[in-house]
Amino acid sequence: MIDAFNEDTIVAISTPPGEGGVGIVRLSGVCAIEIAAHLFVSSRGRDIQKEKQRVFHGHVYDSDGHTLDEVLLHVMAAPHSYTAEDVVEINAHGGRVPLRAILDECLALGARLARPGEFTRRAFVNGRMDLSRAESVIDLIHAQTRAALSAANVAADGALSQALYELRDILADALARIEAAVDFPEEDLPELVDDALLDGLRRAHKRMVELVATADTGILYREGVSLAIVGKPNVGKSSLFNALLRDTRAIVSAQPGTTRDRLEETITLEGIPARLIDTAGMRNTEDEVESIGVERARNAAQQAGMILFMVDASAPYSKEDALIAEELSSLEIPVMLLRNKVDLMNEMDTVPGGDSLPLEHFSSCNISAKTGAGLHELEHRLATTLLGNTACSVDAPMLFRAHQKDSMRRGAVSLARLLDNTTLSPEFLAVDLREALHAIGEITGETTPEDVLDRIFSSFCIGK
Ligand SMILES: Nc1nc2c(ncn2[C@@H]2O[C@H](COP(=O)(O)OP(=O)(O)O)[C@@H](O)[C@H]2O)c(=O)[nH]1
Ligand SMILES: [Mg+2]
Repeated sequence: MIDAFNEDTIVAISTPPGEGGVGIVRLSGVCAIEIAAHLFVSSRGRDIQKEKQRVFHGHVYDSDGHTLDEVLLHVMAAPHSYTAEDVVEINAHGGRVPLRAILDECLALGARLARPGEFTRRAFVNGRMDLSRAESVIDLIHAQTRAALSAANVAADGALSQALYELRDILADALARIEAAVDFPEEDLPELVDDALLDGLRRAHKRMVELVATADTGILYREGVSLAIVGKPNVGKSSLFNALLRDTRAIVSAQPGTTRDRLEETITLEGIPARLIDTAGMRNTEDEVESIGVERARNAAQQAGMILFMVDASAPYSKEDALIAEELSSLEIPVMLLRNKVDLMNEMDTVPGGDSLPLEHFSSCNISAKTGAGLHELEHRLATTLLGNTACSVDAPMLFRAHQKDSMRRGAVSLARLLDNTTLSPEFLAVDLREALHAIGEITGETTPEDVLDRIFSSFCIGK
């Protein structure tokens, strides 16, 4: 047992549970290398405590001298490691039992099991990365689409932190000058709060407003959206579900009431991860199982980010359609009307009875789930509708979490207040500036409350 600093050395299996070609046990902290030296024997007789950055080949043994596994051991001495502490990664065979045995041996030698996200939290605490970068690490891992990955990489490379630090520097400089004006009231104030300073603050404000505007896109790429396909039985909901999935996941049948459960799969809409939900056709039914399905359809619609309301364009609108349309309009969730089965209409057909439905405020799309007609347009329309007019490039820094948006918005409001009242006494200007700085600090992590940090890092996986 190595007990001198045992609290400071953490260990976890950093690869996902299950079997794999390789699995990694990661140690970080002051005793990491010493602990590794106790259980590892280099095949060339090297002393791992003597070399700061190196990969060693050898075996790990338990305290009774039994071989646990043949491994590659990667030593990364502080500060040149992920956490900026001494780190040892033991690349073992990726089985549950050998990894668990190595982990147990590290624990027995005095390491403590890492909490979720604790490696990354240490990297943040040790100044290796700011909070926005640390958060982008988890987004890299969880990215569901290439667009989400690009956005996360921009932040992970530090472009967002860079933008935040530039803002912070402008505000901090301005604050220093305004505080000087407070300290020396006899000095000529206009010379301190001059046009150049105000111009700088105006530019900063503009940048903050721009960043706030990126947040909805960032959050959309990161979290995705759920799309519920609803409509009366037999209009083609399951057919569309399958067509967008490019798979035959749901049962399609000419018999009404086939889909009874709610099916859910993830698709990518121009880079946006979308959870597509197929539901039971909405109708009044005596069938017990089907009516549970209808209730689930209702719930799915109520919780969706957007509703795809499907009608059969080849048949007259019915009272059932009208009832569903009315129910959907009361939900305050964006609805897109899908007129399906256009392949059954010839060009002279007009959609019968369209005016009798409360559909004016639904944007609509003509499709055929069967032939695929209109589906590309539909996907494009969905993506552009979801992105709204906030669409921005994933190659530029964007905010990607609600708490970042909230902080940046508050900072921008404080700064706007200052810019609207530049003739106020410097004490008042300083208050607004401090608030704006504090808000940016909440995103970089400099002023983030401990409980928020706890919440953020605990959403990481163990071993990251
Ligand atoms: N002609 C035509 N038939 C369709 C289309 N979409 C679905 N169908 C047919 O309509 C019936 C009901 O389809 P389904 O997807 O099960 O409808 P759901 O009850 O709304 O899920 C099936 O026989 C499908 O083959 C379409 O675009 N054109
Ligand atoms: Mg169905």
